[in-house]
Amino acid sequence: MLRLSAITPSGHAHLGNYLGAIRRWASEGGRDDLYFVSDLHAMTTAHNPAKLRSLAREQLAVLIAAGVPEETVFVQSDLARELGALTWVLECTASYGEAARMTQFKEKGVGRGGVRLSLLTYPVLMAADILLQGAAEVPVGEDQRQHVELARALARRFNGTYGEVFRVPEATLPPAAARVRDLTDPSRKMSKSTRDTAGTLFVLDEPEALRRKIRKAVTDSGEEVTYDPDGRPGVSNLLDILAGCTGSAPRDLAADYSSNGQLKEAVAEAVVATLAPVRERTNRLLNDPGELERIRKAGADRAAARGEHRLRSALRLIGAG
Ligand code: AQP
Repeated sequence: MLRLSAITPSGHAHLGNYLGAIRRWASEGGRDDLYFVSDLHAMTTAHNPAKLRSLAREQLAVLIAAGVPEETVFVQSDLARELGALTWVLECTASYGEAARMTQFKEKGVGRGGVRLSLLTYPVLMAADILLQGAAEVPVGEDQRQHVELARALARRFNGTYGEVFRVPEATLPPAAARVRDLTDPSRKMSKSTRDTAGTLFVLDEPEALRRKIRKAVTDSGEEVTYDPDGRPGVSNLLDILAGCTGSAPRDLAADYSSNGQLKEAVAEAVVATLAPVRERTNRLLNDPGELERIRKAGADRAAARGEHRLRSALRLIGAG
């Protein structure tokens, strides 16, 4: 069963990415699954080319360091030619209205000046990511479900109009994992692209930086430690983080601590113990460009080979070449 998942290098990977996705990819990912760094998707809004290149490389290293099997990983732009060609084929299969209806485009693009055309068309690139690889399942949150629906519609339409080429993918819900929230503003999730990084625990933060950020995390009024995500979001976020790092239930953990300070110390040590080995392995890989390049090239070659016959058939059937 080929499942396809991605991480976008819109910033440095954080604890939410690690606990919510990367760790699971490492432990549950089958050899048939594919995980990619979706750098082409990080170009739909203003971006810095050198920074993006470096973030994509860094995220590839984080995935490998976290234990995601190297034969399941690739960087999206290494398949830019294949994906570009398939995106065009699929754009010639989709209607303008289908793209313009996407909720994310309506929220982020409509009525704003200087919007990149790619913000409108990136769901078609996402369909190309999925259909090129013949993915059977795409685990996505609610916000991306509509895009997988588009991929399904395009696969069916192409197959019905020109000939059977694409597997029709299923959108599945990823296993529930607590959303890690920002430490300084627990009303929003921890995010790669938040400007103020005081509330974000990055996978590559030094242990002292992690401890400092956790010590400064906002807690709610009162000193007692209780798990109540609505009423006490700050403390509950810390308990969720501790639970994510230790495998215990947040409600049970609450009983073990009598003050916020004590809880923070425990969270800091658990986060450091969780992230430090990943950080060390990532840094080793980043300092060994030959090894990282070897992994990257092998992943790209495998992913390109996997999609080659579908792209060739699609181009032939639609009348190209
Ligand atoms: N705070 C989070 N808690 C738990 N899981 C999270 N994920 C993201 N943030 C949290 C999960 O990480 C995977 C890869 O995410 P993505 O690259 O698709 O990024 P995103 O979901 O748009 O959120 P980010 O990482 O904060 O980036 P920006 O700032 O660019 O929006 C996904 O499985 C996601 O659920």
